[in-house]
Amino acid sequence: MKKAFITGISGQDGSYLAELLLEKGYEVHGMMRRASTFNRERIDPIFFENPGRFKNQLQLHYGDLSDASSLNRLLRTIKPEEIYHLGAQSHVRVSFDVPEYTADITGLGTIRLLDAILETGIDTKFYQASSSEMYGLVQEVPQKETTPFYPRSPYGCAKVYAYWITVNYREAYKMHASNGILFNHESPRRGESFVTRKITKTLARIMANKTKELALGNLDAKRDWGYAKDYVEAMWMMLQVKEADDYVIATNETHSIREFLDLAFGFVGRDWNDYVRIDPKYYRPTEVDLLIGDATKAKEKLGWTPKTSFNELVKLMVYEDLKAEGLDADKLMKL
Ligand code: NAP
Ligand code: F7E
Repeated sequence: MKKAFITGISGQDGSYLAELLLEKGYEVHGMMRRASTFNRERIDPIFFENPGRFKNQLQLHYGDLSDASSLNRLLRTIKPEEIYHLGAQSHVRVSFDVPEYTADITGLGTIRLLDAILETGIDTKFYQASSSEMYGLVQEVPQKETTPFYPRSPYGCAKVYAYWITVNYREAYKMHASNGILFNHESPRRGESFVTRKITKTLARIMANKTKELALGNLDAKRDWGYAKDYVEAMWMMLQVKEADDYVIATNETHSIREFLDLAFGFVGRDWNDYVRIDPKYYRPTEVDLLIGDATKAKEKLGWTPKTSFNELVKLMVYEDLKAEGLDADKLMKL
């Protein structure tokens, strides 16, 4: 049985990737940091929805990206054949509040992990969760692997460091280390403070008469939004090819926050203008105005293409959040 190690397994992508790898028959080891709450909401369904199926195939370990010795110890004992490095302080707005922490976890965390591979001498493939935020103030439209980076946040800067240190370890030590440059990807498991999920969750609360207001920041930013479940497949594909490389993963479509609102509220016959209040606290000191990715290389070299349209993604997120509020989603969305 192949062994995989995932940092950030408790996050959105970590939970979808764990499911994918378990389905493929991997033994999956996930690293969790200690929190005062149990923090397994995204992983528990794997067990509850498939009782007994993945018994002993998924193991969780305590560790932290700020703690090199924990990384060394885990790699030495587990000896995974594949490492998916998804752990990060991943919130762009928050990175302006905790810039040094973001550099430490999102940037230096990557070198700690790469160096743990070297130190332990294990033979493994490595995936780095790079981000379209590295393009920031975009130098080319659409963005592809050769587009120069111009990050616009402490998060974007930390990811640029992590990107280049991954390339450097690939070249210096002949590691099979790849960067997936993933554009925004969302799902019903998306963190509730990212804009898409904030919209669909608050919309469900509005429909349940629990609130009348949705406070947002800049509605004009445009993003290339895909479905997280499709995107974790690309991560796995990158580690199955002979040569390590760097790939843009995107849908090649871009939509504004306004368009997301139109669609989401439209599914339940409401007008978002009746609920949205603009709150400057959600603005960023420097914004990323437009992202749109060209994933041609991933299509040609990996055979990866996105399967889920923007419309389907928004519908899925609204549907699941309505259900989570105990509402009749089929009736409300006239499905
Ligand atoms: P997420 O939901 O925020 O998950 C981040 C994960 O990192 C969580 O499991 C979190 O643990 C863990 N983590 C945070 N600090 C840590 C630390 N000090 N030590 C160990 N683990 C720590 O992010 P995501 O959306 O799944 O994204 C996965 C990765 O892809 C991230 O690196 C993100 O920056 C990157 N990325 C995301 C997107 C996107 O659109 N989603 C696009 C491009 C790149 P807790 O549960 O304890 O917080
Ligand atoms: O913001 C605007 C905001 O926080 C998207 C992370 O996964 O994707 C994510 O980063 C846009 C921005 O995602 C609110 O100003 C308006 O223009 O959902 P977001 P992000 O910053 O694009 C990239 C690829 C990553 O790598 C990151 O890890 O929406 N916006 N009003 C708002 N954003 C938030 N969060 N909250 C608002 O109220």
